[in-house]
Amino acid sequence: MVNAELVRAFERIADLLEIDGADGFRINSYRRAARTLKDAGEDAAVLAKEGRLQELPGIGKGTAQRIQQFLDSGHIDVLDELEAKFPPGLPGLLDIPGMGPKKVALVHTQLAVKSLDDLKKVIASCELEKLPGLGATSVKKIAEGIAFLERSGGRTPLGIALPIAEVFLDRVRALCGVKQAELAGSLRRGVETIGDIDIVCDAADGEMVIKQFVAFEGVKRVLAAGATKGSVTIELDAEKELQIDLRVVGSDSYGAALQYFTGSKEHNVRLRERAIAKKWRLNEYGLFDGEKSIAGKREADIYKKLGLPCLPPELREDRRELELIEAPELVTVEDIRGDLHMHTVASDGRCTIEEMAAAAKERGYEYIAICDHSKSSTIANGLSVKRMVEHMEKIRAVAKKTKGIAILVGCECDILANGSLDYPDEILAECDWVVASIHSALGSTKHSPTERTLAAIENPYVSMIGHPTGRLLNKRAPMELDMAAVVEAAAINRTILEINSSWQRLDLKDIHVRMALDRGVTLGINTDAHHTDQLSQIRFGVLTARRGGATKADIVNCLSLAGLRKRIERKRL
Ligand code: DGT
Ligand code: CA
Ligand code: CA
Ligand code: ZN
Repeated sequence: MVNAELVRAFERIADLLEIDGADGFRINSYRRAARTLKDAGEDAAVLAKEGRLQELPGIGKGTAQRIQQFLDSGHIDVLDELEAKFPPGLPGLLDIPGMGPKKVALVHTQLAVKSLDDLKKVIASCELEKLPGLGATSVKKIAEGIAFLERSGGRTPLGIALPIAEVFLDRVRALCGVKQAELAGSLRRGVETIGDIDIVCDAADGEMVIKQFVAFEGVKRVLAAGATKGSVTIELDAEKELQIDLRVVGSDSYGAALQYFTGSKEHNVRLRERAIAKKWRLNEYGLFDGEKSIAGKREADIYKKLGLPCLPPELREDRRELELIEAPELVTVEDIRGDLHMHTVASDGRCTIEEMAAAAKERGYEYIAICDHSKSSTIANGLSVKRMVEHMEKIRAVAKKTKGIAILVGCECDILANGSLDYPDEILAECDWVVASIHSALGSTKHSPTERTLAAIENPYVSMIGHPTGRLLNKRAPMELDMAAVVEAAAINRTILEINSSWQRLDLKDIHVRMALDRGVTLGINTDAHHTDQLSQIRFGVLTARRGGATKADIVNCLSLAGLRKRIERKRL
């Protein structure tokens, strides 16, 4: 898809315009177009061909023309002109905390700074602090910003951040004088990676709460400690630090602050527009009619006054959630009745069938499917047909003597480079449940990942496609998969698509979930656990499903065992 390149181009234009001092409206129109393209499930090239670009929100005539120019020539005039105006290393300076576009423009024009290295030099030589409007304090802040950027490098996966955040949230809640506290920001929205952890709390004496917060065990550096906001970092590993922000407000503003700091920024902009349309004001202290607060104590009241259902945080992304008339009842961890993708010692798992079953039963599950690797996954000790036949017998035997939970015979069958499956149909037909996944030749061009996936989807014995795009967060890019085609074929063939809950994967991701649901595809939320400890990762998959708008009716493993069996049979018929 050409979308990713267009997103980069538009974001670049916006950054450069900002440094150039262009007006905010123009800058925002590019940012909005970039966001739209990022979220769009369809290829901009296809939309352009069909003359449908302007159907996307935020894509007007001018933007559509620029997209067309890019498609035709690989260039955008506006971008070329801006690029010629500034050195390539300059826009990156905007990522430094404490460096806004005005300051970037200033160091460029006054000190000929062209890159991060140049900036470090003028800090070291004290030239920077002599510039009008800067001074020692703001230079110190910029230097700290650079240091932080170099230490933190990138966003932290949800699966790392959430458990840490919960420890700090519990500690905040336990502080004397704290009436209530909640996670906010991207973490509360369940975003797959987060910039920093945000916590909002309700207490009368902010200064006292912040004082204790910055002294918590594990705090590495204190960035700010005032009466309403404390900001600290903790050490993630030798090179990386993670920031935690705590905001303290009074009870009357707690709901408003929670709403404001949960974001997203884009969602908040839309909400504020609604308030303004009613001649009200909305900020982190409340919703105001003149000087009078009309909501603020509870988050739900803000939404209610604005004529909206109380939208779950996972949906607050300005992805048309403000058009909802009712808040959807999104799927919860409690709705999950079993886990349909896990490994054992037979392939590359670390626990036995009995151990996995006992742990799943402990979680209150009604069923699991044991899905070990197939023969071509040699690195993962995949099972030959002979070993698989023995393994199936073993699973049935364990299932028979295990009370209180059903154990299905499954496998995770490789989709080979030519699109065929690693086991013959006779073996697959013997399984209760078949996951088919691509594990090798991810970038192969002879048979595209899309072709291979479509072939697997069409096999009557394939119940579900595992981790469909193959991405690893912050590590491996997704395969080039034509998601629209995959979703269409899954719908027609009644093949389930997985939301792999492993925090390194989260695959399908939120916007793909939305695409699948829009086409009526059933999804499965599973952990792909290789150890009993990993069954709890289901929560990350559930958050991802919620971000895509999934209810329990959309999820195959929210069905009863009988319902699940029927669902599998319906495809095989
Ligand atoms: P992150 O930390 O990059 O993963 O993303 P967020 O969404 O947690 O962003 P963060 O930590 O900068 O701020 C938390 C929330 O506070 C954000 O979602 C919305 C709100 N917020 C922060 N700064 C602004 C702002 O300048 N304008 C508006 N409207 N909201 C803001
Ligand atoms: Ca944040
Ligand atoms: Ca923050
Ligand atoms: Zn697996």
